Amino acid sequence: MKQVVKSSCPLNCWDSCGFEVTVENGKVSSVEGDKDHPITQGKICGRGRMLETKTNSHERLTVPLKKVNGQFIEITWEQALDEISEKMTEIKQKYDTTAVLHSHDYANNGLLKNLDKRFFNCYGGVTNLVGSICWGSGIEAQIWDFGSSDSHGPDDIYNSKHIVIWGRNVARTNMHLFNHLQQAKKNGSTITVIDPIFNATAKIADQYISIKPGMDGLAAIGIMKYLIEQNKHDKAFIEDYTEGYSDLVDLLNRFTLEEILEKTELSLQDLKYLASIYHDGPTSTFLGLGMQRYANGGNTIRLIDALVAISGNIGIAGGGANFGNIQVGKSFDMNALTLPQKATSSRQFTMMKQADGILEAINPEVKMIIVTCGNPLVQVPDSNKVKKAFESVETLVVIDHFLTDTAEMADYVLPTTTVFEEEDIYYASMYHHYVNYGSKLVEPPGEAKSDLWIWTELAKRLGFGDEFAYSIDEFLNMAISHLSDDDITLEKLKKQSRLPLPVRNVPWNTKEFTTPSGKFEFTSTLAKEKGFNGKPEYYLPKESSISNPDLAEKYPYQLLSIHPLRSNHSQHYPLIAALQTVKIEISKDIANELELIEGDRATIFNDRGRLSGKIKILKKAHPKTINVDEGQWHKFGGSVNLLTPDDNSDNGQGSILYDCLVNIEKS
Ligand SMILES: Nc1nc2c(c(=O)[nH]1)N[C@H]1C(S)=C(S)[C@@H](COP(=O)(O)OP(=O)(O)OC[C@H]3O[C@@H](n4cnc5c(=O)[nH]c(N)nc54)[C@H](O)[C@@H]3O)O[C@H]1N2
Ligand SMILES: Nc1nc2c(c(=O)[nH]1)N[C@H]1C(S)=C(S)[C@@H](COP(=O)(O)OP(=O)(O)OC[C@H]3O[C@@H](n4cnc5c(=O)[nH]c(N)nc54)[C@H](O)[C@@H]3O)O[C@H]1N2
Ligand code: SF4
Ligand SMILES: [Mo]
Repeated sequence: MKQVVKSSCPLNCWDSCGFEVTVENGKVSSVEGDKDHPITQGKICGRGRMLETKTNSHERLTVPLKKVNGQFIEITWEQALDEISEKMTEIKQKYDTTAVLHSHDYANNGLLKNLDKRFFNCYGGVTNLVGSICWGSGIEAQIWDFGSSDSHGPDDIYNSKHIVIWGRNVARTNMHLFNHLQQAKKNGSTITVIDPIFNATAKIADQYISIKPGMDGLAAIGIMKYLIEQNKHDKAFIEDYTEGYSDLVDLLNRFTLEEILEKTELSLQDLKYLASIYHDGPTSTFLGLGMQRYANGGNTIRLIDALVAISGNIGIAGGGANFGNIQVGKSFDMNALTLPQKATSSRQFTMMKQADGILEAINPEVKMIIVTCGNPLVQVPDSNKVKKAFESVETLVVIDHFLTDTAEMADYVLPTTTVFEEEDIYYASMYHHYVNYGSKLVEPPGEAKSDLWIWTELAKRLGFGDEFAYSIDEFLNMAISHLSDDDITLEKLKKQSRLPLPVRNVPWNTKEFTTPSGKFEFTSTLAKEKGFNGKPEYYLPKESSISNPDLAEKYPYQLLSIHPLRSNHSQHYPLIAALQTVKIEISKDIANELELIEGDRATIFNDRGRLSGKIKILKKAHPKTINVDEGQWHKFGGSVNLLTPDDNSDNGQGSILYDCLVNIEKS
């Protein structure tokens, strides 16, 4: 029997697509786009389509595994759950519940994936990871400036005269925005791309501006200086709706245009062009996540926000400083799902510094790590340190679909279900505001079980089974029942598959901001409350020829590690043989300088690690730029995170992955 059913993409991505899944004889046979989805309109990418391959893969984990004398043996669920819960009880009695670390990222956008937090809170509260390797510094920056990080609705782009894509790899990572860019261009809007790499988005741009990595904040300072000198700033907006403008002017006065041009490696013509399009609005800015993965990342986003503000592009149709869209996730009642009040103990490490946290923890030491929706050995910076830290702990439990590099290190590996084998509601707080439903379509292979089943079984053994004695409908309703006033109910969602959440299409259109002052804050009260200076400042990246010339002499090249085209982080590498080699992309000047040609083997290295791979020459990239796509498995040649630094960004919430100097040698 053949059946086509609506479902949804669970992957951590801007687009949160609607699927139509074909199920034949109890198996998923294809995944296509749902033409009825209001935003994604039938178009999906290969990563989504390959969820069929992932679900049917023979490499899937199907039985719980335990490591005995360095070898995995198959065990029953009974044994796995009994032994893990016994260890957790012992840890609670002997040390404290915070001797357990919950290591995770956001590999699945399902609402019920948040029940892991409910489990750990009911256990008593564990060591949690805070901040985000992904977008932490930018979100925090926009919370300081606006009170939240909210984006304009996808269609609002048609109100923009000019569109600036600032450090976002739209063609690769955000395909439905790319479709809108193409249409907006046809309608007459101009597109400007600012990026050290001439990427596929730059190909459709009217203007491509190549910038030295990590220097975007200083570029924003230059544009603001020029706008103000030309008397082209929005004085009424500044006067009525902002706080701390004189501090911003003080900052701008500390730099000369010459100095800015020299350090950013922009031309005066570029700077004047950018000033002219910001003045000639409405101009929308789409900020990417790449450019905030630097030691000055929060600062960079704050300075671009300030530019968007003083040029009069905030709170107007066709404007906006679009970064995240966290108003989407805020629509749900997460506390009802996660029960934070149940935790009586707590300890926090930042996501970036989880390895140091583990290695340095005392009172209590970390005795057990449970990994869900994450592959830290590959995705977290400084892999060598991560390995050392995860190996140092008595018990490592990994819940996953595949025997990943992280799972290989584990003492217990628990096989879990994929999107089509479980029911959930999916959303992304990144781009559009539609929430998508996905039902259980097929049975999982072997003994694979949903994350929720695993938490429920462990909870029963740990004495708080009552907190998990709910049906899936009941859990989903905990998070969404309050939305019934907005005509969103579970019944309706199940019937229609997609519903719009009640969010603003043009954020800040009333010019009321959710900062403590109610204004756009150039000088941030929240930052001050957290012990920062709060004023607009300029910081340099950590590893660059300007901030650290000695290091740059030893390691002269800037290593970026952007997101791969065909994989969502590490998830598709085991499914695509062609991806299973390391590709080192270098700018032309490096190729000329070192006489490297395409296909050569080379090694990149710094004090943190080494990585070998095959050379590819980038058609057009900023001088001294190297890129290795993130996500590669260690067993297929090594993750680029062998080289990346694990520091927290300037505002404490983000990573500095791209703030990374290396050298390269032919091997
Ligand atoms: N194909 C694919 N799509 C994805 C993902 C994936 O893994 N694969 N992951 C999803 C997730 S979780 C995320 S967070 C998003 C990320 O989406 P994006 O922000 O689009 O992607 P990134 O790869 O993080 O980096 C984007 C761009 O930043 C540029 N960049 C790097 N440094 C600088 C700089 O200093 N200045 C400027 N101006 N630009 C700079 C890079 O050259 C790159 O073009 O993508 C989502 N979509
Ligand atoms: N160098 C470098 N490193 C980076 C980045 C970069 O740009 N450069 N990007 C960073 C960013 S933006 C992000 S978001 C992170 C992503 O980091 P991660 O979220 O750790 O990466 P993924 O590979 O998407 O997923 C990790 C694992 O989760 C598993 N998984 C998927 N669905 C489920 C599920 O439902 N349940 C369970 N239990 N497991 C599941 C997958 O099989 C996979 O093995 O990586 C960060 N790391
Ligand atoms: S990975 Fe992103 S673009 Fe691809 S199908 Fe999923 S949500 Fe859509
Ligand atoms: Mo991300």
